[in-house]
Amino acid sequence: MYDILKEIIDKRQIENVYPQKRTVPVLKPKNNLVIMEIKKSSPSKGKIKNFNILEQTNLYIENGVNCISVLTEKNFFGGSLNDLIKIKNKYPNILVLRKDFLTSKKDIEISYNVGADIILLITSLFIKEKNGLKKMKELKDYAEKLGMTCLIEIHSKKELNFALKLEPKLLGINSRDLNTFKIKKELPFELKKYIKKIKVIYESGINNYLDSFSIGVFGFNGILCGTSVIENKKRIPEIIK
Ligand code: IGP
Repeated sequence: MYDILKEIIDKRQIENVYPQKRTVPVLKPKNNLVIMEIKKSSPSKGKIKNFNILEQTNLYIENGVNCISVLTEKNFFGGSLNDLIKIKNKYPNILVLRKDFLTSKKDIEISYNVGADIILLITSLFIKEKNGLKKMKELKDYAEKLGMTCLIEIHSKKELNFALKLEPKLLGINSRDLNTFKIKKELPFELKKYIKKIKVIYESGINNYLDSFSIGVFGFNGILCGTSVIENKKRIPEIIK
């Protein structure tokens, strides 16, 4: 099978941002996380839409979003660290999640310095690797030492069992399979049953109020929504209400 994750990782280069030191405090997530995303393209959609990232961020915040997810991967998602830097500079009091395919301590250090409060760690990048658990744990511990929170992403029961060994504080169940890009709406609901005492976010494929309503009913502690609210800004208040 064609392995897009492998291609993303192979092509990925650590961005050469000018050496900057973090000046803003690291924010901790509280209660319910309403996360909306800044993403210019995606492998499944191609280019999503032309939009201004600061205007879009402002719209999110005005509607009650309390965390901005910024895709910083360049080749497949059209992102950059500068997007995150710009957003954090303008909104230092809002939580920022760095969405990327992070695999090294250098990645974590850069995330910290550019102003991320939460970083994404994708379980499927580590689960098949030799010493994958140890490596993922090291990255998580390092991020936490710097004060950041890790969003540990899973997409199967097997990945859940692996991720639980890391004693995560924040789990994200992605309804989208990162290899086929297909959405399985019911998958996060099925996996949620096995998770106790950990905050869980429902990720991807949230299109309307019915989706966010059912996610709330199932007791999720947050949502992560991108494409649908970038394509149509009227959906922002609809999904949040
Ligand atoms: C947002 P959507 O379907 O609303 O655009 O999904 C977000 O969950 C998705 O971008 C995402 C992602 C990822 C992207 C979830 N996990 C890992 C890249 C890498």
